[in-house]
Amino acid sequence: MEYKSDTISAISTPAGTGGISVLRISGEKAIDVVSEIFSAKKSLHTIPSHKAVFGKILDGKKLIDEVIVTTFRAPHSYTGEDVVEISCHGSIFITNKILEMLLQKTRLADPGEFTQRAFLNDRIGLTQAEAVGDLINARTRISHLAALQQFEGSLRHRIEKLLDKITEYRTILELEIDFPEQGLEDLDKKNLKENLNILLQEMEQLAKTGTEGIILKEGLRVSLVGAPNVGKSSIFNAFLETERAIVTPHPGTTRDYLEEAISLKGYLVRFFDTAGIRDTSDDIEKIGIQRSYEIIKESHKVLFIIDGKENRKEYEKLKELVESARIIKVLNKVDLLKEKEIQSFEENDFIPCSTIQKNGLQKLKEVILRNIEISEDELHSGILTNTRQIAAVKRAVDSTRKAIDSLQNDLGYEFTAFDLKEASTALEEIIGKITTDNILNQIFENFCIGK
Ligand SMILES: Nc1nc2c(ncn2[C@@H]2O[C@H](COP(=O)(O)OP(=O)(O)OP(=O)(O)O)[C@@H](O)[C@H]2O)c(=O)[nH]1
Ligand SMILES: [Mg+2]
Repeated sequence: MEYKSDTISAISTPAGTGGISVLRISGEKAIDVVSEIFSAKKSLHTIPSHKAVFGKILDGKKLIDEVIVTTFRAPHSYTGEDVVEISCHGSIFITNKILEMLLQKTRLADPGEFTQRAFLNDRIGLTQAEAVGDLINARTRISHLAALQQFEGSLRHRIEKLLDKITEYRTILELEIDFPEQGLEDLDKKNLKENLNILLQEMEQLAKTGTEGIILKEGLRVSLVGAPNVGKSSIFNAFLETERAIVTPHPGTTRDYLEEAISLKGYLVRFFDTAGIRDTSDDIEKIGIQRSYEIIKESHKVLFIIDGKENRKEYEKLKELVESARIIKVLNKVDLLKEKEIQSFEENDFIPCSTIQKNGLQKLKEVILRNIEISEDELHSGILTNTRQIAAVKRAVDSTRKAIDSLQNDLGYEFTAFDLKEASTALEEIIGKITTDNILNQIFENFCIGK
C-alpha cells in the first residue's frame, strides 16, 4: 500500500457536546501547523515530547478557546510520526472551528488512518490494528477481554507458532528436493506425516474459535418465536427488565420484530421479539411473519415458546428453517397449568417458565449461554474474531490437507512443499507479513475517523 505521508487531522472524540473534545494531528507538519494557531508561554517547538501545555487557540487575534496541547515526537507516538493532540472545551462549534483551521494546512484523515499509519510504521501488528477497532466497539466485559487479548498479541503468537512449525517441515522437504540422493528415511517420512497431522489439528482448532469469536464481538442473536399470544413479548421484556415491547391479551399484538441487546454474564446477547406465527389474511401481519422467518434463519439460538398447547405444526415449520440444536423449547404461563401437564412437557425437553410469577427465567438465561461460553484460558491463547481471519485459516487448513494427501500418495515432495508454502502464505496474511491494498482497505474502512 502506498504510504501517504502528508499531515492529517481529525476530531477523535464522538460528535456532540461533552466536557472536552480531542483533535489529533499527525505528520511532518503537525507541530508547525498547530504552532501557527496556538499561543502559549513557550513555543511548541521547544516543548519536550509527551508534555502537555496550556495555551490559547487564536483565529488571527480572535480567541477561540483555552486548550491543552500535547506533542508526541516521532517515532515515539501512536502513528510513529509527529503527533499533536489538542484538548479543547467539548462544544460542537469550538471543535469544528479548530478542525476547520487545521484543515487549511492539513488533510482530513480517512477512517482508521491514524491506526493504519501505526501499522505501516511498524508501531503495531495487523492483528493488533484490527483489535484497536474491536476495543473501541467493545460493549461488554467479554468482548473487551477478547479485543484486549488480541491487542496484546495472543493471536499473533498463536499464528507465529504455527508458522514456525510449517517452516521447519518445509526445510526438511526442501533439503530432500535439493539433495535427493540422501533419501528421506522411512522413519522420517512417517514422522513428518504425523507432525503434519498434528499441525492440521491445531489449525482446525483455531478455525473453530472463529464462530465463538464473532459471537463474542457482534453478539449472540437470540430470537423469540412461536404462535401469537404465547408470551414472546412478555419474556422479551423480562430479559430486558423494561416494558420495551407492547404486551396485550390480543393475539397478533407484535407486528414487526424488535431488537434489544443486553449483557448476560458479560456476553453481548441480542434479543429479537418477533410477530406470532399463524395463517392470516392481514397484509401487514403477513409481512411481519415473513420478517420473523428471516430473523429466525439468522439466529444463533431460537426460543420456541408455547403456552400449554402442543403447537406441533409451528415446531415442524421451525425445524425446516433452523437445525434442532439451535432451538430451545420453552413452556410459558406455567402458572396456569397443572403440575402433571408441566411434567409431561418437561419430559419433552421444554423449559418451564412464567413471566407473571417470574420463575424459570434464570434457567433460560443459562441455557441460552450454553456452548458459547469460552474459557478465559482459550481467550488468552488467541482466537479468531472476524471473517477475514477465519477465511485465511480455512485456506491454510485446506492447503495443509492437500500437503498431507500428496505426501501420503507419494506425489513428490515438491507438491507437499508447495502446499505448505500456500498454508504459510494464508497465515502470514493474518498477521500482516503479507498484505495487499485490498486487505488493508477492508480492515480500516470499518474504523471511525480520528482513530
Ligand atoms: N398467566 C400468564 N399470562 C402471561 C404470561 N406471560 C404472558 N402472559 C399474558 O399473555 C398475553 C400475551 O402476551 P404477549 O407477551 O403479548 O404475547 P406474544 O407472544 O408476544 O403475542 P403476539 O405479539 O400477539 O404474538 C398477555 O395478556 C400477557 O399478560 C404468564 O407467564 N402467565
Ligand atoms: Mg408480542
